[in-house]
Amino acid sequence: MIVRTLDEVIGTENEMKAETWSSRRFLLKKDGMGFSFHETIIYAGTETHIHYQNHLEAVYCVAGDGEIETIADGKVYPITNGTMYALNENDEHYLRGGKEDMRLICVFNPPLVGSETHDEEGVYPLLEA
Ligand code: 9YT
Repeated sequence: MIVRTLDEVIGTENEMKAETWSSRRFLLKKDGMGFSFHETIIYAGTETHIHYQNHLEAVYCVAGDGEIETIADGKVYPITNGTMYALNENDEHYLRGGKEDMRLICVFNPPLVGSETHDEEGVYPLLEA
């Protein structure tokens, strides 16, 4: 059984920060669940270019507001509390924070190992350890 609180993750090596987001990584590859599980804060008024070529991600918004734009077709989807999106085709996109910080619950398959952050193409590398 694994039980972790946000307080136990914040400020540790399992909290990754970027200019436009902060990711609190509750479950990682080493936990053996087959996926990783994070809470991500997307800062209000920001734009992040993301293209997870090596991972599938599902995202559920529980607070705040923003939007996602899929680059292949230019479609824009509003995101707010209660909206889920899944990058089932490794969809390249822009993720934009709205008026308030967005709080997102994210699941990655394969699981992140912990230290991943976006490269300049918005990609996470596939890490083994
Ligand atoms: C929604 C999203 O992909 N945000 C970027 C951070 C990522 N969710 C992470 O590493 O937790």
